[in-house]
Amino acid sequence: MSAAYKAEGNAALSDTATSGLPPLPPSLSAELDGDVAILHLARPDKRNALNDPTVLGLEAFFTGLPDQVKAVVLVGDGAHFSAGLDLSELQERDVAEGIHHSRMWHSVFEKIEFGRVPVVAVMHGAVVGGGLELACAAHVRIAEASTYYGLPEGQRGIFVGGGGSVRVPKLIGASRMMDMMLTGRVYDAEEGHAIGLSHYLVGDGAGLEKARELAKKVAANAPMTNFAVMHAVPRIAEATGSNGYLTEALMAAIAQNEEVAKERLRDFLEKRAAKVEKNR
Ligand code: 1HE
Repeated sequence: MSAAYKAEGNAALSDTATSGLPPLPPSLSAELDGDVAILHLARPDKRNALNDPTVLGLEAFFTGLPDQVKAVVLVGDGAHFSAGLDLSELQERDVAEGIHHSRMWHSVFEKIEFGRVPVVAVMHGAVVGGGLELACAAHVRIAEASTYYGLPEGQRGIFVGGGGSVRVPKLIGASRMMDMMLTGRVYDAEEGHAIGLSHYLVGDGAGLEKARELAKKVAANAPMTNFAVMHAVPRIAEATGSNGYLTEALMAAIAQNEEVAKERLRDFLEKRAAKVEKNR
């Protein structure tokens, strides 16, 4: 990462020290709810547009989480999740600067996707451009009814740069992504849910509560299982079958060897553990 990005990102950090969470720029805020950290995109006057300090603040947050945090909820303040890249920063970058800027986003979003703890994103209002790219780096996505998805890069004369061309097709297919970018097609919350952009669809204002509920469940899993889900599942999905089977076998053996796994299996066999039940 370039020193210039670092310097800008460290400007005017907020005081999250009392919670043990990393210091953040003013465009982000965070609080702890037990073992779940709630991270807010906190720049509603600019529709949570992602400028460099914000993106670098995301990196500081996800690389500096204290051990007690077992899951993160990511939510946007105001009427929109995020309007994507801060277009006011998109000055006349030359080719090399453009490449480094995009690679900086890649590096930060990789720290979310392949970080230490799973992330539950709450989406509402505009989830567009880099905002959709950010949401796609989370592991579980909840959409409130107001959510709409767009990739307006085509209209702006630019291209995705935050990993969207890798992550979005994995959710909805390259064909749908091409349509979104070429025609400016916008999916509403229900359409987005039907094609796989969200895992859960809830009413307006209900997203954060649902996210807390899901994040608590995630946080209660054995840490090695969460690690395997985050780090092994997407890589196995990209591997050849033969490599995938071997990686899966190794991961399964490592997870089952953990003391917490042995305890949980004993709990089930001795009738102390919850059964798998149908949703009521
Ligand atoms: C912004 C941005 C932004 C708003 N960069 N400042 N993203 C886009 O192309 C989406 C552009 N934004 C919009 O289409 C609309 O702002 C929204 C639909 C998200 C919200 O509309 P609205 O009516 O609620 O807000 P607004 O009046 O348009 O914007 C409020 C303020 O936020 C205004 O600033 P102000 O100083 O005049 O008050 C806007 O200029 C500002 N604002 N969005 C900068 N994006 C790694 S590559 C990723 C590539 C991309 O993400 S491309 C997609 C960019």
